[in-house]
Amino acid sequence: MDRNEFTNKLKGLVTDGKTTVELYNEISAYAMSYGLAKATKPAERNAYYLSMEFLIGRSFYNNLMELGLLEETREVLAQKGIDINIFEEIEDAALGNGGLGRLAACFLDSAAGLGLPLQGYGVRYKYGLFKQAIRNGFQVELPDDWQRFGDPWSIRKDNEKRIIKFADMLVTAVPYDVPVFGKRVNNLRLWQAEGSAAAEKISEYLYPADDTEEGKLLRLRQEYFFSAAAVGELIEKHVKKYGKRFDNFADFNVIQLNDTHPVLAIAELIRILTADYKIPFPDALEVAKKTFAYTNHTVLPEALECWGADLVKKILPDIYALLIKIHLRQKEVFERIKCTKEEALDMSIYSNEKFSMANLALAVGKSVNGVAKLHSEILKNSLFKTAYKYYPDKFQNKTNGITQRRWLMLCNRELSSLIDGAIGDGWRNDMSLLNDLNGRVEDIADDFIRVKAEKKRQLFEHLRINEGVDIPEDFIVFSQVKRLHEYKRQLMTAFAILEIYKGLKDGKIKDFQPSVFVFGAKSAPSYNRAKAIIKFINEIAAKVNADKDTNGLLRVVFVQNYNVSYAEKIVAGTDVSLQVSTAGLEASGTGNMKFMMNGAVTCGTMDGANIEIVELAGRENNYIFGAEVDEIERLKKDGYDPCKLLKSNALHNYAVSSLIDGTFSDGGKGCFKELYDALTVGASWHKPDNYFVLHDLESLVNALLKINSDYKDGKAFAVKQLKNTANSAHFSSDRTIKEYAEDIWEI
Ligand code: 26V
Repeated sequence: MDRNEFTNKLKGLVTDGKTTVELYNEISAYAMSYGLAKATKPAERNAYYLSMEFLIGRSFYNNLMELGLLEETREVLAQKGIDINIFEEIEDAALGNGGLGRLAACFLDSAAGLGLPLQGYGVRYKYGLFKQAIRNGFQVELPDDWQRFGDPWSIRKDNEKRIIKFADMLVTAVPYDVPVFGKRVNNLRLWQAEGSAAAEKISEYLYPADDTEEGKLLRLRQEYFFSAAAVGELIEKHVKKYGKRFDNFADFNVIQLNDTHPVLAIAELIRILTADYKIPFPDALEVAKKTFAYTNHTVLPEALECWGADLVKKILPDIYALLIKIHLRQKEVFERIKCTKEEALDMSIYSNEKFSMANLALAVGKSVNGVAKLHSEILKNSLFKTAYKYYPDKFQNKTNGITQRRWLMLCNRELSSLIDGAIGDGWRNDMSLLNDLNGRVEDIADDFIRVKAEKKRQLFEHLRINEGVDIPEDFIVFSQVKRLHEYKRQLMTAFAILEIYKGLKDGKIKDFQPSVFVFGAKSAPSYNRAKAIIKFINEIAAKVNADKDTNGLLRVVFVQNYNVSYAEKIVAGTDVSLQVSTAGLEASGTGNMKFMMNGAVTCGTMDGANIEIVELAGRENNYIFGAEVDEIERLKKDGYDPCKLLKSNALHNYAVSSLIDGTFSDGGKGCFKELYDALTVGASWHKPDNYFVLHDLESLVNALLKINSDYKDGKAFAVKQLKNTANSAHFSSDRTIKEYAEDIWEI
């Protein structure tokens, strides 16, 4: 379909009597035919991004924009009396938990936008990340049946099915192709498991945890299922084109492993080459060594996957045998390089009857990268210290990024046009030009204030409809939106709010600019402490919002079902981005970048990409507080006593005691007491206040009050915000993808 045909179809579209979902499917189908007609022929050498998660969100507006059809569609629909925003009724495809999955989606967007051949492989989950409702302050999980709106953006390829073998069953992997539009049309191939009821289970649910290992058997099957389908297909295509030789396999294929989840692909590649093509093991291993690269996304030990040898042996006996073989080969290498016993154990693929996926990726992969400067340093100096000692050349940094197409142009058209007016629209294709904005921040500060006010108005309208809360116009918006985890310290923000509330009530805090704290977070369904924090925030919200003495000054909103589409509204309408993780624990963060690009200042710790944000936008234009990595290390070593802090600080004591003194109710569940204990006495596997919440609380409160007072000078504050936008080009995933393409993929 060409452009004219698209226009004619659109103009001829009969809208009367049709539901939104029907219209959505029809228009999407036109756009698909138009987009696919422009499809580029596949490149010789491709990079493949293997990821358990692709958190795409809503495709409709984004794809129309990428295809250059958005404005026309908006206009034609308007002529028919239809507001294009009605398609916001179509919910997100949430095939991911959070940052790791959204990053994968941003990467595909950037590669297509840059014309680089990067293809994705993942799982087509029937149900994505659960939908969250808040009932009585508690999180409730509901199934995310995203396909009920239809799935007009993918094409099932029945003739490219594959069979995946487990010892106890055969599973059919059916590909669904999701085109990624840009300068080239790349492809995301999502595999769906079929064949029997047991087979279908494999692609039924996305794992709703982003750290804990649960339901291990099914997770192992999922990981092998999609990795094997991808690798099997790549080898088959290679053989078709070049015959049964593999010395040139890595000339045409490079596979990026998104965290440890697809790491079994390494074993599968070697298995196929040795078993099906009779390639000698050492040669097959060499092919793998040139083909795979690994990205680490977390230093949390609980998220570094290990698979029980028994489990692997039971359902994947050939893979088990191969892993042992790689392990024995590794032992020989260890002898040759003369590492100590401890070092060998530390790097071992197999120990304590378990296979370490990270160690497999480190041993075989040609490169390993962290996702922000600090994180990559931590990998070298602590998590993978031994591997770094022996393989220093493998280690790289690739600071994450976000696609400015979704996270600025699409979600903030108003700011985008303001930028166009100030520096021209060249930045839309070359983000480095955004730096020119630095010279214009003073002149456009007043316009920026108007844009921000409009985006806040839109956000408040959305909050009114979705959460039933009314936020007055002039409120400063502080947002903390991300998965709920203790290390991200939503609890610390909650305590800070309580302290400010008390200060307002007692009249100790004066001259306070009205502020609203917006939280959005899903907790893993089994993570009780995280769920308790959600309830606690909702209890605080109920109390603070109902207090007539203070609710003209302070409000708290916990949004239900935070997701990509919600994020698009929140990042644009926020003044202050809260990024308050315990230093050293947030690998990068990408929400921080979205806020920065949309002109929010960061109130955060020196962690993850926050460090690079303030390096670029200026520490004076952001609000950094709390212990840095060195200090956290020192506290861990020298001892840290949160109870001492509680005794000496009445405000902290007030905030923390509210968990147990009857101020708030957890409905008799005892989960607030458990939170209190975790802070004050610890639990079996961790020390009291494991994440240094009380340690950083006072400096957080001070930072929040400083922001509040700085905000009074509206223009000066707008300049700070604009400085953040002006220096955000570095966080475009276009930059990140160029680095991967040059330093790792060579595409
Ligand atoms: C681990 C597991 C373990 C088994 C159960 C399911 C599951 C799902 C995901 C994970 C990996 C979590 C790692 C992760 O999401 N890291 C985040 O990656 C972002 C992109 O690099 C980064 O910005 C965040 O800081 C980091 O927390």
